[in-house]
Amino acid sequence: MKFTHRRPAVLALLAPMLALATTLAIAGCSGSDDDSSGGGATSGSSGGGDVSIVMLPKNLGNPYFDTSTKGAKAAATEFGGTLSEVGPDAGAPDAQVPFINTAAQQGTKALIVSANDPQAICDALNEAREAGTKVITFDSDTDPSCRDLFINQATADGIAKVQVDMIAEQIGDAGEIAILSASANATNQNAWIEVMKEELKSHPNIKLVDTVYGDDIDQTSFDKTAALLQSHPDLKGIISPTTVGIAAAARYLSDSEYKGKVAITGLGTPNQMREYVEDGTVQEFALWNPADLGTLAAWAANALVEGDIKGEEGDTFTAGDLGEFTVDADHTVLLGEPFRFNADNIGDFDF
Ligand code: RAM
Repeated sequence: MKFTHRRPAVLALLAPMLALATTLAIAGCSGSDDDSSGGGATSGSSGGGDVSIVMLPKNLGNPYFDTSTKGAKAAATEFGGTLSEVGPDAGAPDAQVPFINTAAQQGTKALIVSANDPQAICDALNEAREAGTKVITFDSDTDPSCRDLFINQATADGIAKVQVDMIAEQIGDAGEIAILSASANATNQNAWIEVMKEELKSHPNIKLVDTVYGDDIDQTSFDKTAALLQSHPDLKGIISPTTVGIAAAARYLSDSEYKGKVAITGLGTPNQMREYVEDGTVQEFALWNPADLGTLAAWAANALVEGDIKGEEGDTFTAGDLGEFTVDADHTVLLGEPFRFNADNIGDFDF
């Protein structure tokens, strides 16, 4: 896995990092470019080639998706395509449908989408596919019948295990915990939570007492954290498998009587979590590199549109500096494994 470091700790990573930094700079990743896709809120486009791509995150305004879109734009610039980001402000199950319809009507060659619901956008996606648009899900999948390829950030087993391991380490493998998730229908979080529950069976002294949903909205996640702590006075830890949730929960804890007493871990971006690691609220959390995930999704879209791959198991394609990838079973491509961030290494990362 390749990361964009602030202070490169490993010299071997320096060359690919600089290459990424350069492509990001060339791509004009500030999101201030013109919009070529329409359909609502948009941010930017790049390149000038034939392969037009629309990137549709769960919602706009989440630094995680800002970073994945930057990675995708950098890739589009490299292969000479155009890429625009569109999306709803909140991640309601069917809020992405109008954006999908618009992209299809405009003859967009590929749509890259992180789904808020496994079924609610399926009809729209299949209509887009019938109209000739390749559909690539990334981050949060739909039902496999309504996309050509899923770009998976890490295995559900790996993502679930790292979070259960971290909370077990942080609370001495005993006590009450709760989960603060994203939206109740999110395919990715729900899959990870299911595996976490299995994984928790090997930790008989940890009791999962509640699962609540902050909808990937900062204020809702903050309020749900407060409510969790009120209703469970013996709570020892919270797992938040969403970058929005973990940052909001850490902000609440950092300024409360629970700081240092109730553990918070899960999936976060280093830039959002840095101050809470530095002030001692957070010991350790995990993630993959969202920029790499966007880059991989865009190269996969290009390979599908150009006919280099069909999305079948065993197909291979090159994703720029990330190297060669092979399509696995069920039309999926795997980025890598989650990575743990803590006080020893967080200063090395900038995303
Ligand atoms: C949030 C979103 C996203 C998820 C990350 C970990 O940004 O819910 O889908 O993959 O967290």
